Amino acid sequence: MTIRLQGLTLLDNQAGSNTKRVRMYLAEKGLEIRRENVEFSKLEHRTPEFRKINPMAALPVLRLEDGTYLTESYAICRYLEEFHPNPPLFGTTPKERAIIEMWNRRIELDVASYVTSYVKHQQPFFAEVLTQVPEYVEACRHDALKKFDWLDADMEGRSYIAGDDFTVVDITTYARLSTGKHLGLFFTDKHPNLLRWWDRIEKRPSALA
Ligand SMILES: N[C@@H](CCC(=O)N[C@@H](CS)C(=O)NCC(=O)O)C(=O)O
Repeated sequence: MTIRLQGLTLLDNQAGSNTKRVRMYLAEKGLEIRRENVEFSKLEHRTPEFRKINPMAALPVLRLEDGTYLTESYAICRYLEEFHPNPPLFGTTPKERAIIEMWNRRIELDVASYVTSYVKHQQPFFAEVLTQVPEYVEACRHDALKKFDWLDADMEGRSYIAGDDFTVVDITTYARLSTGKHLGLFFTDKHPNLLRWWDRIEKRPSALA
């Protein structure tokens, strides 16, 4: 069953991993939100008008009924979880919640960050956003692969990144790696646990969101 949420608007674009994170989350929850497309190709997200909504000039953005803008994908998912706790994607007990938080930070700060830099330091689209260092791209690939080695070994014996259940951390990881994969940074045959995990997530209907 799909629940249509009234009064909320998601400013979105089909490209990008943080936007995908929110769409995957909504699909897993069976939630629908009115969407407005903000066109990256026309740089609509870098206009002065858009920067009043999000000074970070990025998507996704969730506009709430009272006009508040939530401008971080993880915060958007967390907000929605408060009202739609089932199926739980942020854990239910204090211990589960802490473990999920721990894994989400590990993935974002220690694994996905290399994938992000790998992308941002090579794509002309980001030249305006940061100082691109072309030599850094290969260093990021090297470091990301080392992180995959570690994560693969850690994943031995469990099905999902944060434990035995699918959580928001799987969404975080899948969404970011989708972008990496598209640009040639992905798991190798040295990462059988991660490749199996990828197949598991890819089969979920939300992976297409
Ligand atoms: N930490 C933010 C990052 C948002 C972000 O970087 N969004 C990308 C799309 S996935 C974006 O809008 N990039 C446009 C740009 O950098 O110009 C979040 O998780 O929402």
